[in-house]
Amino acid sequence: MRAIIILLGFTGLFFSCQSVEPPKPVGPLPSERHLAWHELEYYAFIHFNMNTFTNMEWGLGGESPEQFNPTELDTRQWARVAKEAGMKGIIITAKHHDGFCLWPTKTTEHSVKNSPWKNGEGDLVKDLSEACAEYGLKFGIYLSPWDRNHAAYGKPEYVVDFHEQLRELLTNYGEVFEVWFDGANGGSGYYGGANETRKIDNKTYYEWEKTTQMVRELQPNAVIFSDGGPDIRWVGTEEGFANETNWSIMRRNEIYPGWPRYKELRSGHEDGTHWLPAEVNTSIRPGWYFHPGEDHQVKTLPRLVRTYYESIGRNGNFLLNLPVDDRGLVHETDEKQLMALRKQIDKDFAKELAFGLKVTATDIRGNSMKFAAKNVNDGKKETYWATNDSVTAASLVLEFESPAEVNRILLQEYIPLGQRVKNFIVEAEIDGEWQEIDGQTTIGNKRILRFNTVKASKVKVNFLDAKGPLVISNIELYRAPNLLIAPVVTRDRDGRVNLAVPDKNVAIYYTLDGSEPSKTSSEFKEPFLVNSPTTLKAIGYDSETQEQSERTLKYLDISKKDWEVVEASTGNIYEAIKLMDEDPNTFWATDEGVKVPQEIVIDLGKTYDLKGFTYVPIQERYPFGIITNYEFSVSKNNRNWKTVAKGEFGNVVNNRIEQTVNFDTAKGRYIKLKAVKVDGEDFRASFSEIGVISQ
Ligand code: FUL
Repeated sequence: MRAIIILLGFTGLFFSCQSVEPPKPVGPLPSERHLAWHELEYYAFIHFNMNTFTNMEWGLGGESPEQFNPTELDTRQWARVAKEAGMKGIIITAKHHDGFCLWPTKTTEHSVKNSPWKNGEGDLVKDLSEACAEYGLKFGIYLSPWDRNHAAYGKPEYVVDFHEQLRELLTNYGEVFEVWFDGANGGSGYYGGANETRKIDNKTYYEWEKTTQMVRELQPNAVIFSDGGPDIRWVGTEEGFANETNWSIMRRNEIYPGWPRYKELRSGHEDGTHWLPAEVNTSIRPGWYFHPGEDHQVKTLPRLVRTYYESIGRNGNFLLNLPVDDRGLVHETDEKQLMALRKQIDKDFAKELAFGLKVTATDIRGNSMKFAAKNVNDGKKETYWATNDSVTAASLVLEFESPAEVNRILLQEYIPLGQRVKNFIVEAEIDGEWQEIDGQTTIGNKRILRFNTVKASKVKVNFLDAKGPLVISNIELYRAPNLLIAPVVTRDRDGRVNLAVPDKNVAIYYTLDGSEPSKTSSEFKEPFLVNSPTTLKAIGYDSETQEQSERTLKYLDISKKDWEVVEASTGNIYEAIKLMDEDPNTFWATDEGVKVPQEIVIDLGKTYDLKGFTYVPIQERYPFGIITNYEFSVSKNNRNWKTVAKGEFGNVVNNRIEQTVNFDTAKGRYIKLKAVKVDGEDFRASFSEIGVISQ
């Protein structure tokens, strides 16, 4: 009898599963190709083309194919690096705005076939597509519609060639997962020698419908990227973030390449008409292309980690650009940073804590097992918790067996039924009391929130508003370790030293006597003064893991508080404080259009034994006035001068790091730096920072 009752019970359950309908879709939905694309999350952009050899970002189009000449080009190295970094694919600039094609296209002579690389026999697109296949990576292409080389640009003939180029790329190189159309168009160009400005209508000129149709026909699984789709959208910034509110839907018909309201792309449209999710593209360096002068400006680990959380963690995909260098390799520094990011993300998500926890919800659709709360932490993407049709606000509680530390929550909606959540709060039960941890708006495919570590017995997600019944497929919890990096030292003009690490749970210990710092050294609590020559060493220390960061070493000389610029050959002397404000991001420059070598004189306030000087060149994106050849003199009275050093700052234009020059000790109160030669055409000299070495 008992067996029969149990059997009946099960049958009842079975029937209820069958009879409760899933929620109806809400709003525009993703296609199959969208869903596959969402899974990719993180992949590489590679900007490598003519600009790599001309040190440009936007080539004019009149370059010679002869200039394209990598010496160590190795697309397998690119693929290996991308794979080891945890990326899922590579998108290559097959043709950028200057029109040079990385494959031997039949449409133009402006391609690798007329370059010295592999004696014109090479096909970079082929090499890379094969390397991607070998490393199990997806392969994508960037094809610039704007072509500053093509003589017929602006006329219908060019569009025929543009479509033909696309056809070649989509036909000859295997499966393509993404086609990237750039909306940029600055008008001017070489255009077969015409050297003029040409205007086109971005909405109509390229025949987008025909273009889309060709992609659908030749590569049905590929998504098409542009400012406004049709499949995926630009995120409206190249800084590397999506807004916290980020809908995967937009009123697509309003958008076109070069759309002036591009800032809306950062959030999407709550009342969107099409599924148009955001791809967050940014470069690991300031430029998209390789410039040796940016070797010291590769993004820091904290910056990369932030970008990860503000793209993938905000319902976007992360397209990180690697400017392959003029050897044809991903630069060592870039590779190192990519691996550091991978290691940190692996650590952050090393152990999932929500899986299998007891979970309850205030509402369950039709009280059906099929839509039960436990579907959010069963590790299966295709199961989800859903509420009844009228219920757009409900909460869900995950209960730990014993209190556990958490500082990340990952949430996912079941997007095949549309993006719904508009407003939610995360709470933690700490020592029997509920505390709000964060309040946010959208979720979408994936949302990750970072918060200070709490020891919680329960975690509640309180959904306050949605566009329909809730459909949540996944919730994960993590306890990420602290971000442990070497402290960053800054010092102001008065000599006040600050030490900083990105994670406030990491302590900083330092020494000022040259000894190695450890957790028994002085702990940094607040800025302190250093006025005389000192070697500062510092570490970050994580007491939870008892690990310490790499060590920072910084030599600090006399402070600049009494310094005064007393003479400048030209330029606004009242602004000259910028060359001795200890801020490398500010600069001072002499006047434009002057012909004689420029110089400045600084009064140090008192007499010192001087042994050297330092010069930090201007750090601007488009620098000017970098001193390449100098003369440095010292004086006790600003009348009788002794030249103590003369020479060249080697490679300063390409690598704009601090330059240090030592000389035989000379006593002096006044110093003079003469710009004997500066880079470029005019004699204007620029200075980000000047310093002295007195010990
Ligand atoms: C922009 C282009 O103009 C840049 O050169 C770069 O290719 C970037 C990814 O897109 O619109």
